[in-house]
Amino acid sequence: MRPSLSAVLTGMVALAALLVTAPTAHAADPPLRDLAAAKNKAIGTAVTGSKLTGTYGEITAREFNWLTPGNAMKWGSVEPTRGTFDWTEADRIVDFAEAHGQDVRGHTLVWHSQNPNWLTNGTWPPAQLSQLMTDHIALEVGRYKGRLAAWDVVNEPFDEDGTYRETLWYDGLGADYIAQALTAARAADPAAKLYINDYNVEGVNAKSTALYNLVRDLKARGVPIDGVGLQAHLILGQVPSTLQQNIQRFADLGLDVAITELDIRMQLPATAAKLAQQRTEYDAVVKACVAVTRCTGVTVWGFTDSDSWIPDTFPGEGAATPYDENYVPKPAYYGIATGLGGTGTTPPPTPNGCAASYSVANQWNSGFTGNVTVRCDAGSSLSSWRVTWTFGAGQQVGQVWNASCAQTGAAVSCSNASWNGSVPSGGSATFGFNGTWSGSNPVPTVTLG
Ligand code: G2I
Repeated sequence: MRPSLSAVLTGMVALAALLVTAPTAHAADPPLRDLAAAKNKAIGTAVTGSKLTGTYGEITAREFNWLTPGNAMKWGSVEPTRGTFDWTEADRIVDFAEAHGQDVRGHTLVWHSQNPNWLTNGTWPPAQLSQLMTDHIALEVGRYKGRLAAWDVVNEPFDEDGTYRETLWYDGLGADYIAQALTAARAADPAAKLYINDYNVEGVNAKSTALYNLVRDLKARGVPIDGVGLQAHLILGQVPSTLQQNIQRFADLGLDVAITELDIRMQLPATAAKLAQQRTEYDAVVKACVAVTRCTGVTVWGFTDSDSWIPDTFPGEGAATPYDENYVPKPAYYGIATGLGGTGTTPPPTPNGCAASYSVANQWNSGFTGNVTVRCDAGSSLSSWRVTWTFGAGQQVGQVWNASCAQTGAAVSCSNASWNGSVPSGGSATFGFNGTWSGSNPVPTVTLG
């Protein structure tokens, strides 16, 4: 049916009104979890249970709709001594998720790493080893039966060339340990989606093809398998060009695919150019998942650089996650937002309806004066504040007044002085600085945190 002329006109008037009244400066994207939900996708993060309070807890609750315990559900964490269990941190994460309407991905049941010493140091005849494994699965999956959406049942079974990794499990039980583990997990919680999870399987290569052949054969044999997890511990500049094609080939087998541990690491220091490239790459990875119906979503392996495994494992590398150590969203955050269909132009909600703005008040050959104003809407106020930004063209902060600022590389962080931390409802506080520039002096996006 054709719309009537008056309906079209009414629509145009409504659209025009929207365009005029839309407050572009404040047209913030909703949190990532709302963007993801609108695409019917999960956006998840690995978490540390003991940190789920304060700002870490607020961001976890606000931005994500899936959680994965980073370490809390590994065998070495839950049963450090044979027969003695510690579920404290795992329970805390599951409780937190339920309180905030989030799903949980259990991680991980059968792996070669982070196993308790009593297990790795033991000598186990095959029948006993199999029993230990299936008992462990029955106990752990059974404990959370009905509460977890998915389990990484088997983690990292392959070597880079696509042969089976020689582990406690493979050496003792052969490749059949995988089918045994999946069967035990299905019996313990028939509702949980069962995954095999691995790294360096994001593009089409020997390892991902071995995984492909494995899951195809398991399915053909009737072994319970619902999906594959592509960990996606990526390196800046090396996102595989075949990512979407690879996701699609697993989907075409009738399996779900999840990106389970995304991070994109770089050589430190992080420069504005590297962070901008990282934003593009986060966007591309998320888009590759959004493009495939059976890709269930993307989980980042820690949302803040302060909770990332990278610096410990790869000295000199880091800045791999979407938030910096001070919980300020980095360009990568906006890459995830645009990957999920957002505008990526505005920061996520700041505390209490207050915001910061930046302007260049004066500029000469190699210097300039910058002004930053922190303003609160009526009904909102602050008792202290911090404003951060990243300079895009090598600018450097010098003398500062009415705040104290620190600059590390391109990253600037300024906090209130002792006398202007409180910003009343409808009021503002301003600080200024002299800086240096050369070539260009673009205005950065500032964040109030
Ligand atoms: O290695 C990165 C990930 C690769 N895929 C499987 C994931 O489970 C794995 O996660 C990491 C954790 O993020 C790290 O936090 O697994 C590491 C162990 O292989 C975890 O590191 C361990 C340290 O090695 C321990 O020294 C430390 O006590 O984290 C423990 C808890 O902080």
